[in-house]
Amino acid sequence: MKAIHTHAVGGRTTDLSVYVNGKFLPQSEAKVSVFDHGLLYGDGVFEGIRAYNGRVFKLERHMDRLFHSAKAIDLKIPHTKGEFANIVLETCRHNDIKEGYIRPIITRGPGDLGLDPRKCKSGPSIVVIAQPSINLLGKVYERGLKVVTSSYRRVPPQSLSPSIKSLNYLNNIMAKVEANQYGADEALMLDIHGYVSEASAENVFIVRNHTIVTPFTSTNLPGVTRETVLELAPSLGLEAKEQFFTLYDVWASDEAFITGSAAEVAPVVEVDGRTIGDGKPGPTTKKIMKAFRDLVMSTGTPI
Ligand code: PXG
Repeated sequence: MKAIHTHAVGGRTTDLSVYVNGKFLPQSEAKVSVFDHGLLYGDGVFEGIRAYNGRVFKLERHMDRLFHSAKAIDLKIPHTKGEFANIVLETCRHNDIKEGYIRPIITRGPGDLGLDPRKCKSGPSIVVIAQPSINLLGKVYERGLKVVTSSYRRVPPQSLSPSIKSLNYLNNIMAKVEANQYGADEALMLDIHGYVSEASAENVFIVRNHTIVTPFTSTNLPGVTRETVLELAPSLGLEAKEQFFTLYDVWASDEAFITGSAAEVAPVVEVDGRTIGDGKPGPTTKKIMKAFRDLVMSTGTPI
């Protein structure tokens, strides 16, 4: 009997239909070559997108970032942004997605064992996975996250721009491994100058006197959720600022939270053994969590 890798969805199981280079394939048959430079070298880019209430949230912004990341690594996507957005929507429709997580991946494609991208003659591998559920942090949202500062510094823009959403995630994974070893929910990463950069897969904010502050994006990923929170702030009566800050500012903050498409807006209540605020998700964070939820449920590109 053929083994089918299934994905549990609300009690039933389903075999996802995955877009691979122009075709929709059952997930057990959705494959790329072992000579793909995405596998061999992490040579590629990706996105993480959410669908809520039958719509894809901020699809255009994710397309912008995907195309900017590809351009930065000199990888030509053989589609326009509009065409690629349609592939994403089509993948959602094929999987009957109302709520879910979407993962477009574009690699340099199959080449040989040399790392020269010119060896990847057949062109990029293009994959889009759309799954009707995502592993959320669960109860952590009610109690808040415990975070530790990683001993690994975020890769500096002098080496590889952290604004590129590339398939090279080892820097972030090392930080996450460290957080796991300390029994923490997430890792906070500093830049090479010692300023706060971001979490392993989320941007970071602190709240100080009704002002929300997040680092400039030169040392981190320009998150779509981060951008959304900055846009929401004025309507909530909050001042929002981009500014570099140190661990001292985090430890001394009134509140802290992290943002990401997967994590959404998640409160942080402990950093390096220090309690943030009163150790519970703070009022400003809760206000932003609610405004974010209202926005994602009421906007987006219809599937
Ligand atoms: N920083 C990094 C390094 C990220 O990878 C974010 C910030 C937040 O960006 P958005 O646009 O999502 O607000 C990310 C998000 C996951 C996961 O499973 C998340 C990301 C990548 C891989 C996995 O949580 N990217």
